[in-house]
Amino acid sequence: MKQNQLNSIALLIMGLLFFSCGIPKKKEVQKPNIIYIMSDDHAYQAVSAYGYGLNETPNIDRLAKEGAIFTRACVTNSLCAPSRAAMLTGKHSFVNGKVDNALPFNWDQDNFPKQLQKAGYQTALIGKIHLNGLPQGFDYSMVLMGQGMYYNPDFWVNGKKTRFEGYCTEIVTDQALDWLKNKRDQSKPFCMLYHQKAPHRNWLPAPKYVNLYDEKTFDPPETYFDDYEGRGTAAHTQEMEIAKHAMWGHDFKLIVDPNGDSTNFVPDLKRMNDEQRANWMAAYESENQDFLKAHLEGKELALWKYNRFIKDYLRCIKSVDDGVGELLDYLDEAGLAENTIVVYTSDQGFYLGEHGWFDKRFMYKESFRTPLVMRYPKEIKPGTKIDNLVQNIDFAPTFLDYADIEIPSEIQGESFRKLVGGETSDFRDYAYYTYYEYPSVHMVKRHYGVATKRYKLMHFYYDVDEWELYDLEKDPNEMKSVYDDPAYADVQKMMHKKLEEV
Ligand code: SGN
Ligand code: CA
Repeated sequence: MKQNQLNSIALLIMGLLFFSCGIPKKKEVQKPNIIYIMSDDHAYQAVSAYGYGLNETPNIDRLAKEGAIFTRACVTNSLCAPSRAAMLTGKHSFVNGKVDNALPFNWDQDNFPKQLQKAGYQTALIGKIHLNGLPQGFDYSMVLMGQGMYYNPDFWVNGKKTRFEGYCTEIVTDQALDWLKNKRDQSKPFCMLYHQKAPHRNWLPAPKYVNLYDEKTFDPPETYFDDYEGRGTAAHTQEMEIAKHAMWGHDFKLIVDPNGDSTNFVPDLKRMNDEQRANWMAAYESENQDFLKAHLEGKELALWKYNRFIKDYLRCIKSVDDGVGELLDYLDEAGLAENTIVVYTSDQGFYLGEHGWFDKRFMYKESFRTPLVMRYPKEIKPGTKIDNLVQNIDFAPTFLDYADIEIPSEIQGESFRKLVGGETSDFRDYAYYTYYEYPSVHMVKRHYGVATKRYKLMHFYYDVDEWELYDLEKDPNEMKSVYDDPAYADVQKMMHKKLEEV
């Protein structure tokens, strides 16, 4: 071989080496997967990571331990459908249009799953969404019809009505796993909304948990026998007291109605097959008989009702927690845990006997706040605790931020990626709240307000005109409004100013 031929070969080899390893390759950024778990009416008081000692939720707690727990996560409108509209759009109810459970939702507007889809994500929505119409932004959707049933529920599977046999929470988990394992396009990053109906009223447990807590007696919260002194008309006139407004058959499963009220029934009983119905009735039978013989009254009766309610509620949560465990196991087995953001939250908080109540709606603490824990090993340090006022309008911008998608300017929420990643402590210092569904079930008056970490200002309107102000440090249970108290004149002024800034 001639020298110049050898030289050209050497040059070629050098060139090839240069191109294969010499030029730094553009780092391929792997987009994170997202699993957004939402349950319905799951109070943070019933997530054991929050430390209330009511029940154990080891799988949800795992997310907090391996990631972050938010102690002041709150909603913009404490009701199911408005909350879901806010989290999908990143906008307050008065902007996305879904102000209450009754009005239609406009799916044509932008939402974060649509944005993710455009950026190459596979998206799925499985479970409860409570928004009318075919969900937009999802490659696969399987949603309950409205509230949905606990037993043998119907789902709209990509718009086609399909009946499933079994217990709703378990079905939703099985279907979520099925989508992850068999239905999605494995070559793409994915975002799955895995949304449980449980533990929504009327709290029907799974067959395997109907007797859980049978041997236990629960003490109600310290404010269970609240007389609502110190607050305005709205707290007095609500219709959500466990002892007064929950129903014998529907809520307390006392199918033999001692008051002879024929409206008390459990709709799911009609849907159950014979075996399910027999198992279910048998679970309550002996306790019901004991109760009927005992002729309880007054406080004793109120305590019995609290126990009947809380046990069924917590039994439903047990199945939700099991489902989270199954999902986390799958992520481990499939090697997906590291690159998947897992969020667990609820559509709002819930009263578990605080002020004597069940349900939500108020801007008072237990329904304004909601549980929020999340894990993303790549960015969130295990054991992170966030006490900022993160709101449900923040999910959309946060997910888009993680996926490196530009956040549309009309989104009102704020990404908390840097906050939870420990890069900044700078975040909104007050949260804005609105509630509109009145007059309606539970009769919680219309109101709006602002909350900082320390104070809360609320205005009830429509058929009243009343202001309330709480010092959350001195009065964490919000028992006495200090509105117009001269000692709080400056605070009142400061909070009104914040409200005007919104
Ligand atoms: C149903 C419930 C109410 C509950 C609303 C809204 N009654 O009407 O107690 O406040 O849903 O809940 S029930 O007898 O039908 O269970 S939400 O979470 O969907 O907003
Ligand atoms: Ca709800």
